[in-house]
Amino acid sequence: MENTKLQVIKGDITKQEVDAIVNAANSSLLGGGGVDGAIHRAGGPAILEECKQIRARQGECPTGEAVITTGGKLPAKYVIHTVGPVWHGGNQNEPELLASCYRNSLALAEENGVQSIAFPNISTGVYGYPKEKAAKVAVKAVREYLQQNNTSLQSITFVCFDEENYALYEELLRDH
Ligand code: AR6
Repeated sequence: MENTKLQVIKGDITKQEVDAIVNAANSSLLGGGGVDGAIHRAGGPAILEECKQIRARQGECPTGEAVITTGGKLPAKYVIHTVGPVWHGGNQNEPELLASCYRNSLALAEENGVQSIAFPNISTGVYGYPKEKAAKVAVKAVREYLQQNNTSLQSITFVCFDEENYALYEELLRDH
């Protein structure tokens, strides 16, 4: 765990030169707006093609779970598509579902030999999860994962698109 670098940057996740980037997808796996739209645009049709094959095999992707595809034309080799919870006020298991997105994405990454992974701020756009609450859940879930698993991951990067999220993660990661 001490060897895994946990960091935050401000930027565009489609530009990250890591083994895998995570997509904040929806259960259909067929694309959408926000970071999902940006990833499919930048990565090209091979990503959607594989998403469709996964759907044909196993149906929709439940909230909190994750699937993996090629990164297509992206610098990243893989895209891990996870489905964050829609914010309904916080009493519908949103924190646990959001934590599952991070945990399941990390586990799937490791199963595929990924050593470096970048996350967007899942659920904090269209899905309306309050940014500060989401950042706390994300950092806690990743730290717990690192404590509980003998991981081969070398770096985990939170890629923030906006200044507010960046400041929140900087604060949360500072003292460690
Ligand atoms: N790089 C990094 N982060 C980004 C980028 C980018 N290029 N573009 C947006 N973000 P959202 P959600 C940030 O709405 O809330 C889609 O339609 C954005 O500022 O993309 O999980 C899906 O298909 C925000 O902080 O995802 C689903 O239907 C974060 O990414 C639905 O939206 C997540 O915002 C999922 O909603």
